[in-house]
Amino acid sequence: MKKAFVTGITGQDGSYLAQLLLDKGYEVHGLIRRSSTFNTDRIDHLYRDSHEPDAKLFLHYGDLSVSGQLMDLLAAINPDEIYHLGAQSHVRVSFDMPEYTGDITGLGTLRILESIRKTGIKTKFYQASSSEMFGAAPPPQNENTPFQPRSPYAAAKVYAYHIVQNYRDAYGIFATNGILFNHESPRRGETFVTRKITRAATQIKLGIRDKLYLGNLEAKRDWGFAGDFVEAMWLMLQQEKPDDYVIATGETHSVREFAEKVFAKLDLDYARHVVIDPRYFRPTEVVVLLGDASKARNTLNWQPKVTFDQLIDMMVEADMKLARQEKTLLDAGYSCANVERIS
Ligand code: NAP
Ligand code: G4F
Repeated sequence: MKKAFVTGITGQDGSYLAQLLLDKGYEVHGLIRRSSTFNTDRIDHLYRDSHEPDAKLFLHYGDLSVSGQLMDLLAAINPDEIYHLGAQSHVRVSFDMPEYTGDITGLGTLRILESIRKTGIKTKFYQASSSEMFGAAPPPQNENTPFQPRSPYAAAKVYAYHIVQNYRDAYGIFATNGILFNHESPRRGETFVTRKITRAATQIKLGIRDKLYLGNLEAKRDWGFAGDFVEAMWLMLQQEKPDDYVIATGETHSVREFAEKVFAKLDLDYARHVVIDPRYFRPTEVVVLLGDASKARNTLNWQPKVTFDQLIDMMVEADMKLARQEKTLLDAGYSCANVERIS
């Protein structure tokens, strides 16, 4: 049985990847942060009590800021594969917390690579690199496009990308960068724009709220489905040699188009409900991302299955269920989940 270690297992991608690895028969070890509120919602359905004989998912407390403990964990687990997904992953928040983002999103990667080097474990390492690194580079972007980062988050990811290549060349570590374009799902964090829109629109439909405050509607993104993208991560670590791959759908759509489609699907006019709030603008913006994933298609035999419209349907359907539950609670006199958050 293969063993995998996953950082960021409680995040959107971590939860889909853990599911995929368990389905493939892996023993999965995940790094989780101690939190005073529950932060394992996305993986609770996968968890079995570790005393049960069929338990294959094990969680370990830790933090990407603490190198000694990461080293101890890796030495004890001795995983065949490491998927490093943990990060401060919000671009807008990285302008508010640049130092923290550099530490966790940039140096966090170095800490794991150093742990691999010092413990001498034989493992394959996946780095969650990001299309955000392309920043101002004109589309379409592929593995040869020079990075022009436009945020502290992107700069931290560029550092991590290069340190992965350095450890590959200097120490012969199997370390691969997956340069993933935006990918979404019903498990997407609620302050990323797609989920923010599907959450708000479904609440508006049921009369729970009336307005949705957004920033730049003209930004364009290459949006895919997270479930498809984690398959690409796994495929990258099944190759004989480490390399770098762009993963994208090859289609780009604006935030405005995403919002229009979601509201139209719910028979709502988005223009009546969407209000521009400048606090959601970024000091520097990435105007358009559009990926060319030809290398992944040819080498990994990977291509996305879920279309843009199917992704919207999936997210709207899931958030409509959630909104109905909230409506029931509201009608019974309970207070509802908060309807507006920063970022
Ligand atoms: P996400 O939902 O924000 O999840 C981030 C994960 O990192 C969470 O499990 C979080 O734990 C964990 N984490 C944050 N700070 C940590 C720390 N100090 N120590 C340990 N763990 C920490 O992100 P995602 O969308 O799944 O993305 C996964 C990775 O891919 C990230 O590295 C992201 O930057 C990158 N990426 C994402 C996309 C995308 O479109 N989704 C595209 C390209 C690259 P908590 O649950 O406790 O907060
Ligand atoms: O959904 P977003 O916050 O995602 P962003 O900035 O593209 O970053 C995501 O994708 C990256 C891959 O390219 C990942 F590396 C990163 O971890 C993250 O998963 O914003 C998308 C666009 C931006 O142009 C933003 O300015 O939507 C625009 N936007 C407009 N109004 C908004 C809002 N974004 C957010 N979060 N909230 C708004 O109200």
